[in-house]
Amino acid sequence: MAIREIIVLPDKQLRLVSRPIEKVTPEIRALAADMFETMYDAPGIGLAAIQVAEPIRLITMDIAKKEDGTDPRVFINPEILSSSEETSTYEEGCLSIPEYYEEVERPARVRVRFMDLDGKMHEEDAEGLYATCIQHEIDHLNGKLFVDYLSKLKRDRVLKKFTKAAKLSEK
Ligand code: GNR
Ligand code: NI
Repeated sequence: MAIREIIVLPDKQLRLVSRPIEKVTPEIRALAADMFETMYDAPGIGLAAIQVAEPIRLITMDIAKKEDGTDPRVFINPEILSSSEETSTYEEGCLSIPEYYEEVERPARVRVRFMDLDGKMHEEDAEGLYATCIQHEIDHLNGKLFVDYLSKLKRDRVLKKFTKAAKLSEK
């Protein structure tokens, strides 16, 4: 197992549409293990494979409260089957946009279908933080970031800050 480097804005790979996984291979299992190690180390509550520069439809997540221990979960080829009309607002952050937090409004509940590492299919109703996090992660698989939901002014400001930081660390 290994901690992988998390790519950050303005890395264009974050805009890639990740490809579906056809079969759960030992390589996929190894990547999932690395993603958990990377996610717990960061620390974060979710991670999409593209954040470690692997454009495939794989997500790791652990939204357990500290006092409840850990609840590592893997989502392969996740799909949102339906979304509630009702919305909820959470202050979101992203490991690929470090130290930036903003409120985002999303459907409060979603029904999600996905495969696990044993190739078994699941359908679940998500609400609360789970609903927010799975939507945030599935957005990553589609090249979308939470700043895309903000005003153009805010989005441009964040992008500019990270572009400047990247240039400064270049040389
Ligand atoms: O660690 C994370 N916290 C978080 C908080 C609110 C909404 C979404 C998230 S996901 C984020 C980790 C991450 O960037 N996943 O892609
Ligand atoms: Ni993110």
